[in-house]
Amino acid sequence: MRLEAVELRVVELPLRFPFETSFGREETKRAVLVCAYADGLAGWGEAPVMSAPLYNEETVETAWHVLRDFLVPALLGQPVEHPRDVRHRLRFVRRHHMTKAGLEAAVWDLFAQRRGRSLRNLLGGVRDRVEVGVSLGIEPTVADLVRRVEAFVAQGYRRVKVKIRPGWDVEVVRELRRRFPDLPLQVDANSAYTLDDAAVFEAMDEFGLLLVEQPLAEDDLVDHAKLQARLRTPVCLDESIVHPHDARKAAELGSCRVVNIKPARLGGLANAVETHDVCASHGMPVWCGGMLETGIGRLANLALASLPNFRLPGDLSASDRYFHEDLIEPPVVLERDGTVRVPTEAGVAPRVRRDRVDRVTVRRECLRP
Ligand code: OSB
Ligand code: MG
Repeated sequence: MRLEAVELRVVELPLRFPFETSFGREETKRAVLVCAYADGLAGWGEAPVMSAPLYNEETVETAWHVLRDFLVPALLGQPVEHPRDVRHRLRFVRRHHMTKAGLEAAVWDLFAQRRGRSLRNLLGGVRDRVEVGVSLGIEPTVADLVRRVEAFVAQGYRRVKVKIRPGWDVEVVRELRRRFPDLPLQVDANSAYTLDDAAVFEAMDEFGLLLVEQPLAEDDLVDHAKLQARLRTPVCLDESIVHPHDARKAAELGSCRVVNIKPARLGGLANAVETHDVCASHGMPVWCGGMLETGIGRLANLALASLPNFRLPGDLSASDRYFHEDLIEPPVVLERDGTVRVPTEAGVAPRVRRDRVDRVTVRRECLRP
């Protein structure tokens, strides 16, 4: 197929409640959406970049610039045989993984529609439903966090992840454990610590956490290996794994025992599948993380999470955990058993509500060959 036009949009949706991590606080969800046109079809993708370069180096502005001036021109008007080829065609631009993932996802969506096949089917998924959890930010007080956890557990979420940072860690987790002794619980530090803080993680070892996510610097597989050697709790890497070969290195070094797979962080679904396979070959379980995606990115993540080595619940909550109104219909909903259904439609587009996308669009540009 040949991409005839690509439309870029910046969207802004209010979050139902602010999301605070060790690197910052978000009250509004911004993202860049990519809509690619070919053969009378429209394919949608989301680049879940943030407003500020705090999680990685990308922002809404860099994604716009790199898509408009480099990535989209490299594909427009050219034949694209398979969405798996897109990553090779975009490799001339270094990094900008979340940006590339948005464009690649739009091509996957076109391809799924043309073939009349679901993304699950195209990616090699094997499940109808996936177990999901909820990721909760830092709250003003521990009592506020406890109330949030109670509310999500009551809704049926099976595991809870809480953000930690220096000063909001051991005592917070101790209190959560006291209140919820059997709850599958994990923490995410978003790189807020160094190896000098190992005692913090040793103290948390007694709480039976499922894992501790990205405790140390993103570029430090060596210190993560030293930390993992001192803990019973599995270390899970997020920010550190930006390419399938990072997963191999982390496995060989013993830097982690679990990997969080986010297609966006890895530059798209093809790299995400490859990372899944690398981890499987090392006997290392993975789970699907998130970047507060709208339904457009979330449906693709759900398809990915149906692959066999996704063995822990994902950060793939229902639409109403994030937004009053999602961009897709029907929205993502939580089933009574704490799972979410894997989409069976041919691609994402059949569920996209263009009228809602239009309402939240704050910037738009259509690119042609
Ligand atoms: O580190 O996993 C993270 C959101 C934005 C940036 C980084 C992270 C997160 C989350 C949210 O934890 C996961 C979700 O989409 O629910
Ligand atoms: Mg994380």
